[in-house]
Amino acid sequence: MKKEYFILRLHDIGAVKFGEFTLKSGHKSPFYFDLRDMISYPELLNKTAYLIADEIKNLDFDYISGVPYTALPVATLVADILDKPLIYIRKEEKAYGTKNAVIGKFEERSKVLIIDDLITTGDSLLETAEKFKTEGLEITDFFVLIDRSNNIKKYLAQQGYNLHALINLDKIIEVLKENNRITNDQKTRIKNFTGKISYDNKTGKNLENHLTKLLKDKIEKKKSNLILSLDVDNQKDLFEILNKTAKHIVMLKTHIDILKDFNPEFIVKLKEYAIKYDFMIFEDRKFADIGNTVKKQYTGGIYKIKTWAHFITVHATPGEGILQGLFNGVTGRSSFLLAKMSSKGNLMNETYTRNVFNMGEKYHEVVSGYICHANGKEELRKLKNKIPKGQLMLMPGVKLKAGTDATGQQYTTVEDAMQGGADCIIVGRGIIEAENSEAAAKEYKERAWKIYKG
Ligand code: S5P
Repeated sequence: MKKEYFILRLHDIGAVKFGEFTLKSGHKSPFYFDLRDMISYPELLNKTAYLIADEIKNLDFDYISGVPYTALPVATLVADILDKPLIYIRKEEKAYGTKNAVIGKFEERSKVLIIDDLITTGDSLLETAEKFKTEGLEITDFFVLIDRSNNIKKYLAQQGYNLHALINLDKIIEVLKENNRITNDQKTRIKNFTGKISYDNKTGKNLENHLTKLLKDKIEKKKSNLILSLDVDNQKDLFEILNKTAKHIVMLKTHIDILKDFNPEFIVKLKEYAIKYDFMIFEDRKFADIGNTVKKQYTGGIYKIKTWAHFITVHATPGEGILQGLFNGVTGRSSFLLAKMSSKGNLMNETYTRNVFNMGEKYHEVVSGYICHANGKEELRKLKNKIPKGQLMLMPGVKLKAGTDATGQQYTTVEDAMQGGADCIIVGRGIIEAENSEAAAKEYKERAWKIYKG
């Protein structure tokens, strides 16, 4: 069987559909894939198994596995064709009896090739691989029937896994178009929808606002993903550190109310530095009140934040009114919403974080992205996958070494932050308490950039 025929058959049986579908995330998608029903078409299932066997026969592995339920039947056929033993990870947690997660007989330190039907975020394959590893098995290769992701292969390669795919979305579109199964108009819609931007979530539109674009351009121009959090209490220290580090940073983050000698001249000087060293300014005010109050806090008082900060941080807890209060009638300013904080025991659970993303998506004209922290790259990657396309993920709680401080701040490494998909890292004490702040800023910048450009 040729790949073309496989695609047409999938279309025949309704496993590949085009139209308008609402995904679990609430986003709309112009296509929908579900390969579960393949088992009801023995000839298709059998031919598919031969296609897979042909693609993987030269790879190095001792066992074949399929991720239950969808991929298990076809993996069983492949195991038979190649005369390799089959093992798999049980789907349900077992409440009693032997604790083994693996079903089937195996020897430790053997290599398993894992087969799955679809790949989008990579979460399910990575989870499966982790479980096999805890049982003493080795995983280097994944095989999927359809890769519908945006470049997940590169991300998996960073984690040490090779991804092999029978077909991808482009191939499906090409074959269906050639066979007049989809129209030109549908093809364009699918292309627009997937847009080849990083591994972002698919929302159907690009939510990048003007300020987001400026920041992204600056990241490229300065070859830096570093946001310096200069939490010192006097101007002298602040400018001393800034003099040494400004050329390495893309943005300066302030907590203006920490300064004990604040005066309006400070702002004049800060703006001059921002122009001279080409960085943006980010006041980490963490607004968290009703719209009417935050508007006054943002525009008035002694700090007049709106006049000098390109970006501010905002808590979504009060609801949409906070963004309406802050930004109604305001142009040239944007914000980052706190989606998952770095402090231990914070109350931002999964549902809260998802609601923050929904709010930020709706208000994308004044929301450039999210502050997200996670204790490892897998966890961070999961957050990144949920962030609407075009919006950014900034990660605080970053140091060269993971750890905590005395009041529950949690640190993740630069490498984990960037491999988890952070667009920028926010670093404070890692730089300002370093013996040589210039060398430290340079090191954070270079280590992050290397992974970002991968
Ligand atoms: O969840 C968060 C959000 C922010 S903005 N955790 C954080 O630590 N921050 C800020 O990042 C925090 O207010 C501080 O200014 C900086 C981290 O500083 P560090 O010295 O711990 O790197």
